[in-house]
Amino acid sequence: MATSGKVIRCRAAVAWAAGHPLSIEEVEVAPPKAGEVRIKIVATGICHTDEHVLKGCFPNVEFPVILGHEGAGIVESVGEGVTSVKPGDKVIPLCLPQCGECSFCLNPESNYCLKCQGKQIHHFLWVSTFAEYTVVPEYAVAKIDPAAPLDKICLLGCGFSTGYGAAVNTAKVKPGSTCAIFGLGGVGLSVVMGCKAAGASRIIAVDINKDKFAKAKELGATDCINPRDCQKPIQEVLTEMTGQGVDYSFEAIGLKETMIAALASCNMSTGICVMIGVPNSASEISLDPMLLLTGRAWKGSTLGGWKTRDCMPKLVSSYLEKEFNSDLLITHTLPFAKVNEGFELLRAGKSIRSVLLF
Ligand code: PAD
Ligand code: ZN
Ligand code: ZN
Repeated sequence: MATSGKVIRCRAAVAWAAGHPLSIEEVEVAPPKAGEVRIKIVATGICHTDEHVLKGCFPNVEFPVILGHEGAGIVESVGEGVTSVKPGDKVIPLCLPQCGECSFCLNPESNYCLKCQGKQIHHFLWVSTFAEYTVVPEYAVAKIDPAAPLDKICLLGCGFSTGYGAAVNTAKVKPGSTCAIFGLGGVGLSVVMGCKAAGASRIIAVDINKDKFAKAKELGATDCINPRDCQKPIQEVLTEMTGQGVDYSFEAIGLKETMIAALASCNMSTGICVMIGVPNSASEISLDPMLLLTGRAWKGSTLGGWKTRDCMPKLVSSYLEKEFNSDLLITHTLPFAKVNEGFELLRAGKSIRSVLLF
């Protein structure tokens, strides 16, 4: 390509400080060094994790920063030694890399690559997709089917895969089981889809915004509850509805109170509660140990437990084979310049996922 080996000047949405709107600026993107890949981002979703950073919930993220981590694009050029992708390949940049060599990558039970703990070469979650071009290490790129529509499958880069995988990989939801999902954003609704695909017979969707209920039902929820309409704590309501509590509960909000409520909502002996929501980094939870003593399990899930480089191409194939329809999560498609409008829609609870097109 004509741009190969040269610095590219392009647009990016820069977050200068917490609590301020993003500003579209021209930035310089250096050519990829050895082992790196430069990607032309075509589409990117807005995830609540970006919003957490913008609110200043993570003191360890330094400003200015280019956010965005749910993107899809095309390889523009590659650095020395890169063999798994070439210019022109459609790819998903991976906000959770897979180096393939660390102890967690070698463990079939884990998807948390230890590279995550090292110094990030990139600005945010490895990928910074709120920019027209971005450079990522080869181990944070997955090549996908060239037939994939990038304006749709970008959601597989985070929100959809996170929720769906939390149900099918982390909880391993069984056919005929009962499930409760707290929080019906892009992530929680993907949990609903995963529970339905796994054959759950009862899927109870919980949110304080009743406008989310129609979509939850469309995707497979059998019951929808607004805790603010209940006379009792939501965990008691769910326990009464199901006899002993649900088999699987999921927290896809990121609040201490709902984490405890989700834990207490699953049955005391075999219940599994999966924590997905990202808490404010200053939060601490205190809980009654009796909640766990009788057998309940409390698990966390990052990016749905998928080993990203191995699984992303397969998830894209499943999308193309119509095994699931993640397009139903896209409520808005906006030009990149309207990134702040996308965040406003998320804050107001009016969108599930907004996709920005470059
Ligand atoms: P979202 O803002 O689209 O959805 C959150 C939903 O929670 C909304 O529908 C709210 O109305 C609802 N909600 C808020 N407060 C309450 C409450 N007290 N009780 C019930 N419902 C409530 O966010 P999202 O779906 O993009 O992300 C959800 C969380 O998941 C967020 O914390 C995000 O940071 C986290 C996340 N985790 C991972 C991971 O790998 N673990 C990946 C992606 C996102
Ligand atoms: Zn995300
Ligand atoms: Zn690794």
